[in-house]
Amino acid sequence: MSEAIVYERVGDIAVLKANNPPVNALGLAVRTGLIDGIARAESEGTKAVLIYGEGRTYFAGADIREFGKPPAEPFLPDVCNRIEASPLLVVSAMHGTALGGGLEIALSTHYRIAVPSARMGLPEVHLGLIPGATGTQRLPRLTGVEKALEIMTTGRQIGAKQALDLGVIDRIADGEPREIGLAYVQELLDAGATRRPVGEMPAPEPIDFDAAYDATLAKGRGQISPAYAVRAVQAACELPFAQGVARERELFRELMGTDQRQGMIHAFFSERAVGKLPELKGVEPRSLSAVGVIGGGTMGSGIATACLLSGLNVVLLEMTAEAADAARGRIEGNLGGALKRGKISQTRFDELTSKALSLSTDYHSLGDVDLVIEAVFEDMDVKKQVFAQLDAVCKPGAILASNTSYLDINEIAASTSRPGDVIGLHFFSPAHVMKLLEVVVADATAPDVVATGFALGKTLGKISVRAGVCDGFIGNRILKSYRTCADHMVLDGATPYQIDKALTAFGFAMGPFAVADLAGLDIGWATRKRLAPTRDPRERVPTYTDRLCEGGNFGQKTGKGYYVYEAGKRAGVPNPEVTDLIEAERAELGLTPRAFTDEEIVRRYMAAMINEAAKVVGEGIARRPLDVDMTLLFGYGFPRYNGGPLKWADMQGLDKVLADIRAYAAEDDYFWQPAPLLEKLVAEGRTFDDLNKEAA
Ligand code: T1G
Repeated sequence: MSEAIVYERVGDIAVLKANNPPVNALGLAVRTGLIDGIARAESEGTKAVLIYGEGRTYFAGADIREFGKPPAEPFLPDVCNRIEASPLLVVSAMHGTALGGGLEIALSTHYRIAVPSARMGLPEVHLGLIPGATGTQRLPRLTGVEKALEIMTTGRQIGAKQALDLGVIDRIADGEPREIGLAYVQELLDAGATRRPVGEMPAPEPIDFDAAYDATLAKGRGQISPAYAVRAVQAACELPFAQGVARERELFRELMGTDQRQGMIHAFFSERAVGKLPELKGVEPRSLSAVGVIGGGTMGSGIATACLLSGLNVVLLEMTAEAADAARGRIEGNLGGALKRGKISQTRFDELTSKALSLSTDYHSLGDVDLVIEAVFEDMDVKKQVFAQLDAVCKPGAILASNTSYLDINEIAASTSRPGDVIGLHFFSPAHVMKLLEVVVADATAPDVVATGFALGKTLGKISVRAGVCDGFIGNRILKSYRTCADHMVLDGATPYQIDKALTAFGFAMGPFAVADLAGLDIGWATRKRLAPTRDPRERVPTYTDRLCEGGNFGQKTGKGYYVYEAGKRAGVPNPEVTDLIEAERAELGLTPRAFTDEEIVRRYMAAMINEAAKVVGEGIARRPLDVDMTLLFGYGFPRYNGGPLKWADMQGLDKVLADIRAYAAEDDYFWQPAPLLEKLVAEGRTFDDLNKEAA
């Protein structure tokens, strides 16, 4: 008997306890142990079997690390069908998160009990898959098609109460899974309960599956697995159970072979690996309970909100009482959103706004905070003044962080008496919503200060990425490159609208021009003016957007930018003035516009992104390629099912990407200078993933 499943007898009941930390994933040893355990219980003449998980959870799903390798028998659907076919009464006692194959195992048992805190679901779509162990056939037999599809196509977890209401489980009881499980089995035996194979329940009522398929495909914005789930559930309605299971397997295997499955599993493991840095092994973070925030504008208020929601006390400093009041208003507005969405109660809202948050105009109120995050105007002199004050009033060991999005943290650190305590914590707006946090490590930053930056990120529920110091760190530096590539394509013949459409079809939530309108065109305008004095004359920088800004058109906030926004409408319509400005600039430059296909637009855009990303990794600004992938996924709307730009590059073939870059360099060898790291990997026949593995 494999130790992954421990077999025990309690009277007439056989107990199969999963013991495969950390999440009782259904690896080969667990699957074998379940099959052996059921057979042994039958051979020993027991009356019932109880299955539960040791540790923090019932089975949390198939072992994702096995994906992409040759599957080993017993396959999970066969394990499920073997459990259901047992002549014994088989019962699950669930706790923690019974997900994917874990819930599928539970659905193959005859009765299900759970502790109140148990959660469950079929999140396979988040891995580019669908349930592949009979879940698409059993769940709709219990909940009906609509509810089953909602659970499968969103991949969202449901709580025990909702599961009980839906008929997914039969009972909720307080206590340890083993205890409540044994009591429930005994109760069922005493009541003469019979086996209740879900697979033998009537097929669920069908819906208009073609309409559901089309709607789900459209909602997936290029991701295909949710729509596949619709077809699998359709099989549950139209085919006998065994054939439905076979159809599910076909669809599952098709998805297993897709780039989207590779991309999403890369994202799953990378978002967990990105916070694990060898340099931080054994480094204790400093204690963190009270945070100071300097500046109560959009960013400062968002950062304060994120800290408050994560249980930290916040002292927010503004220049004047009026500004402090305005900041309080922004924070209460942010928290009001959380209240409205049911994320916090009214009592919690009151606690946060009256006790946890305090506002001040006096630097001395920061004397006891553990960490201060400055979010003032993006000007080096202003920042240095703020840091000088912080240096004077903050206690020894307090960490001084800047939220700057591009200024040199080394220079800021050097202006203080404690450079080792200075770090960059670059949040993304809105700071209490966006998950990305760039932890920008300056030359003098102490290791335990870096560790504290990551600890804060974890407390705030962020995905923290370590970044080195350069203009734009990781994300904005790469953004500047692919954004410039888009501008070049406009000058050469494409329109902003065609580019946005091509990139939303690729999977971005919004194209670069719509994003610019959302962020505000004045930000890019200020950056271009800041960089103009030192710009290389070979750089191609369009001026049509400057003309647009000179007319006071900054995008959504002024109602007009690349698009015109009617009052109250988020989506804009193309701004005809922009087309005139572009044509005028092309004429001025003597450029004859040419046609671009959507495919070329995507290839060029991605080539620019990958090339700059390879430079960022090659220079050590990002520790690993996966760090860049997580930055683009969590801060820049890169489509998760492509895994991230460097995972996508690996899947395209780095030689093809490099060939594109070299071809484009023939037109513009200044912008298209191949990244040395990319050339090296291609020459050595290696991939970005190889670098990730070497760094693990
Ligand atoms: N397989 C392998 N490793 C897993 C795993 C899994 N299913 N789930 C988690 N881990 C590892 C994770 O990489 C990390 O490792 C450690 O466990 C703790 O995870 C046939 C095909 C369960 C809610 O999608 O959602 O079943 O970094 O840091 O925050 O139909 O993990 O410590 O080395 O996330 O407490 C379906 C995925 C699979 C669940 C716990 N199941 N996991 O969260 O801890 S596909 C899932 C999660 C499937 C069948 C289909 C979460 C969690 P390390 P963690 P956590």
